[in-house]
Amino acid sequence: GNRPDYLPFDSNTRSLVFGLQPRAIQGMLDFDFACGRKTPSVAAMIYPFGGHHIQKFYWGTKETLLPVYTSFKEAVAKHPDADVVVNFASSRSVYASTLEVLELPQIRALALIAEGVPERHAREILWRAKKAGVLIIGPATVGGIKPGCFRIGNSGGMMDNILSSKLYRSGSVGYVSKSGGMSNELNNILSITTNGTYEGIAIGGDRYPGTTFIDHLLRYEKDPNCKFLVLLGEVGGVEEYRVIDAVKQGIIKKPIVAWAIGTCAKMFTTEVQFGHAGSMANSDLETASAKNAAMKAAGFIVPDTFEDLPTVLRETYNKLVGQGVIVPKPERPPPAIPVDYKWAQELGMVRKPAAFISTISDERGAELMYSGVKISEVFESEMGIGGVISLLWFKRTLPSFCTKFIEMALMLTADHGPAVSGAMNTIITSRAGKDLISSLVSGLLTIGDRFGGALDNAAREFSSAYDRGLTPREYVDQMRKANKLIPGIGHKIKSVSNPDFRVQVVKEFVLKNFPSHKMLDYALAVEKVTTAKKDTLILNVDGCLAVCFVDILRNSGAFNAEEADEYLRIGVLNGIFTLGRSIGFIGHHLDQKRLRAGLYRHPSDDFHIDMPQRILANYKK
Ligand code: Q5B
Repeated sequence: GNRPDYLPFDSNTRSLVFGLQPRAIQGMLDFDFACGRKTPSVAAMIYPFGGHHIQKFYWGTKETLLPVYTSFKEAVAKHPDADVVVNFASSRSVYASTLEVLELPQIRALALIAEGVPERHAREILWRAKKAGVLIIGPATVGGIKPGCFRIGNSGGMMDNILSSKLYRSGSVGYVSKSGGMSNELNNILSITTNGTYEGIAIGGDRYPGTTFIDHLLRYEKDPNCKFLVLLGEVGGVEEYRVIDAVKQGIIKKPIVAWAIGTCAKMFTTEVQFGHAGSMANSDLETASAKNAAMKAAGFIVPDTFEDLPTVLRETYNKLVGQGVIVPKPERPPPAIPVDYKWAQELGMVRKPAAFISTISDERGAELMYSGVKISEVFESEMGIGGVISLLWFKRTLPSFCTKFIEMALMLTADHGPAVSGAMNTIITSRAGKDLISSLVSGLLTIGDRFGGALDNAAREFSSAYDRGLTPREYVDQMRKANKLIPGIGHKIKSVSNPDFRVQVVKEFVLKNFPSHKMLDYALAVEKVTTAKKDTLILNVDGCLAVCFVDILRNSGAFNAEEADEYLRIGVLNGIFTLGRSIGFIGHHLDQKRLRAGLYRHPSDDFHIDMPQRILANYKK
């Protein structure tokens, strides 16, 4: 851009972020919004895997989209205004991606976040960056922050920290430190003792950082808006002495408050390695105490202890205000940054009505639960599929004669040959080349009042007739008068002389195992009346299963009267046939696929086509 070299970041800075770091990017965008920036400081992301796509972020209360490119080349071509890269690559891939960035003349500054970058790689990056004139911050750093302008990644901490340290607007103090954690501390101290941070850079704790204290302090020296400097050095290395030289030579003239951390090292009898790779004194010169003394001697403002740092910062600031060097600006409150819903929910700050209620299963905990029963217990108890249906359909454990009955119903209804409506549909769909689910669904859609789906109506009609005290004959007559077919009665091929063996099996089981079978008895009495009229008007499989289920609902002791009525009202029994017959339909689909059966076309001579011929004499276009 057109910015002078000492000013790598301003309120128009646009950056490219390498790596998928949605949280860090959201943090950068929230910071931008708090600063009152017009555009987000992140122009795009680069991620070599998963293809070019778009990701959504918040911009204040609204949402904004950021592109993800697979290469830097594409990203710089699309975003010529981006001149900063924040590289979140791991220590393994940071070298290759950084070399790629250093080939791009558009990029003027580069932050390397990765820790554990091999020193050999760090030194080569440093050398190449110098040649390319690119400012490197890091590696092994959180980056840095320029209040009111630009935030590198997670620098400055959480948003509440950013706001309380007033980092949403520019202050007057330029600081440099090694550690990101200490930077947060400095931001806080500066916001209390001065008008705040102008820019803060954490150079990182490695032995070969891309830029060191002096590089940034020289920038701050040149920058007219930075009014005084802070150096937070530490034990180990000699970088502080380069700053001392610059002060001695008069290159740095602005007031500089400084402290080297690690003065406690002298309390140990041997040399101590502090948190950072470079924080160990290899000679007396490298001790924190020696550095503090040398800085003081060179005219730095050095407090007696770290605890006195705020006092000297306040004094220096007040002095500069008194001299008119710093003219404090009126404060403006930052725009409120909305809290992310998830975060607010975790903090217990918000509540929202759930759009859905579910009471039958829960997969959120360690173990899946069906109606409050752990899946391990489902198996330990050997409740079988009948037990699972009891839990998921009826939210209770039914007695074993009921679960056995359910299993029997599923087994009996599993299939009834290829010629029934549903199986035909499945077969034809399968032969038209469709997949298992399409073929299955095509079969299921035939289940209804006439084929397989008569259970719910049969249960309602038989129990209503029974409750109204109608004799079987009165019920049959009433239905005939109303011109209604009796649900659960009649079969296409089964009859008194050709009985449906399935119905026999059900009847035997119920008569033997059910404590009460009033409704089955009633239906059988109705069957006596209908079969006297016509051999095929038997109690069919739908009807038989339905009335036996009413006996379970009403007379097993597992449901109260309201619950029994509720299930009759909402309809649950067609589910039995649907579930059972799905087994058969899937079987028919697989059968056709195995047989490699070709597309079916029904022979035309099977259709009687009767169509009047029309003459379109008066047809107008
Ligand atoms: N009539 C089942 O019809 C069928 C009467 C009736 C009074 C009745 C028919 C019916 C009610 C619905 C029902 C489930 C369509 C059946 C099933 C699963 C299956 C299937 C399989 C499997 C059979 C002839 C004469 C007419 C009618 C009279 C018939 N039903 N009167 N109440 N319910 N039932 N569905 O044979 O005087 O001659 O005009 O709708 O329960 O789907 O295997 O195939 O496992 O897959 O075509 O078992 O009964 O008889 O309609 O020609 O009627 O009897 O009024 O009298 P049909 P239609 P009329 S189980």
